[in-house]
Amino acid sequence: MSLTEINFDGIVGPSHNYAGLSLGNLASAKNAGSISQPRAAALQGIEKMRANLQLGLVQGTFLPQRRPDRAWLHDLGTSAEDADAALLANAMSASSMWAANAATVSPAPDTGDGRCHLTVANLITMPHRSHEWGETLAQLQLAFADQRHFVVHGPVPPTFGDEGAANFMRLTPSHGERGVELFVYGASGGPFPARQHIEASKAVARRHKLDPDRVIFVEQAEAAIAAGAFHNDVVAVANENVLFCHEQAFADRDALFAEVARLCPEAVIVEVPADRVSLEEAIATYLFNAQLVTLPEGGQGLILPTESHDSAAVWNWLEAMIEGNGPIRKLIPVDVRQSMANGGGPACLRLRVLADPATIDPRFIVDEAKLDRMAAVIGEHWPETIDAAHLADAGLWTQIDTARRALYEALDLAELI
Ligand code: SUG
Repeated sequence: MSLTEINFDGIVGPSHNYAGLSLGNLASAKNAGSISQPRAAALQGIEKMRANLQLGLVQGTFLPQRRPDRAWLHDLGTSAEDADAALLANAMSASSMWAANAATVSPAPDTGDGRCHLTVANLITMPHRSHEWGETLAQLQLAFADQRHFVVHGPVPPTFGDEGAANFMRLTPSHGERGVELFVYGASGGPFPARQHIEASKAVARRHKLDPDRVIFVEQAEAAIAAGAFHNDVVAVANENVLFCHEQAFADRDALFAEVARLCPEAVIVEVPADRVSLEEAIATYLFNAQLVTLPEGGQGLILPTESHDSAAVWNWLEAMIEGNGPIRKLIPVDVRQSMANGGGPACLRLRVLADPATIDPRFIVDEAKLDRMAAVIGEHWPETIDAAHLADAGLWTQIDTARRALYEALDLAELI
């Protein structure tokens, strides 16, 4: 069986809006109240997937969830019609687009039973994200239904916040070999919440039957969370033997690097020094929220947001890195500005699964023709703009519902509607 890295991108849902819901996410706060462009946002996501296909990568997708989430509002003793504006905004978010927060994934070579394990993230810290996991779980159970190859777990019980793969990295000499799994947790975020609890990370590692000697639990720097790195993937990313990170990402960088060297001697750490790119600049440009991918022609490439290209400090550093002939060989900017304005870069939009594509429900795998079909549905049904001050518009709810149904039908996934 050949294991391939597959990136599942969340499609930007038709309710995409800027309600400023995420404390500690600077972009979300900055753009609160702006007019969003759901159609353009979703089409940016489609083009990102298309670009990945053109690089020769295998691409999958997850679908937008029901919004407003009437079941959640019902459990809270209210309804879309009666909820106050703040609660309704929490029920309207399209935040499930950020698939890096859908689940934590331990691929088969790392687990005790040789199957790929996925734990859906509970996302309890943020109210607007806390009700994502049910529909996410339903999609995961369908996409990864083949129990010879996959085990899909429910969420870690509440109290212990779990934000999925955004706080997870894996290092290995090459994809198919046994890896070292790094779980990054937050203890304190200064004025902002630390969203990933160490007990959640430990629970995931136990459920996934990981070898305790091949797991590292590492604390995110308080200063990084306080500067706006609400998830570790805003300041670090790993792929195969490469760890690409900011100097100030971790609470105890030296201890982490020593542990990485001990457990994965093949690892190469590409660290961006703070005196070249400050934490603030790294977070504003999302240079680390890149997809670090192994290119079919060899070497690794960074698929990063155009905002990184716009910053002289960041781009100069990256160009010098490429000239230095390290393991990262190619820079590939992508335009996901609509998602970026809510704090979601290229890496936030995708969940990585290492598996044989033939073992996955093909309805979740895309090719060019399917992307064309998806783009046509989006072009026809997604709202052009949404003003977050007008989320209580029943006409908007109908449009969103029709749009979502049309997409599920186009992908032959009506059973999930
Ligand atoms: O959880 N933004 C998301 C962004 C998630 C980014 N994901 C990763 N780093 N992997 C969040 O903060 C903004 C929603 C709003 O304000 O309406 C939001 O939820």
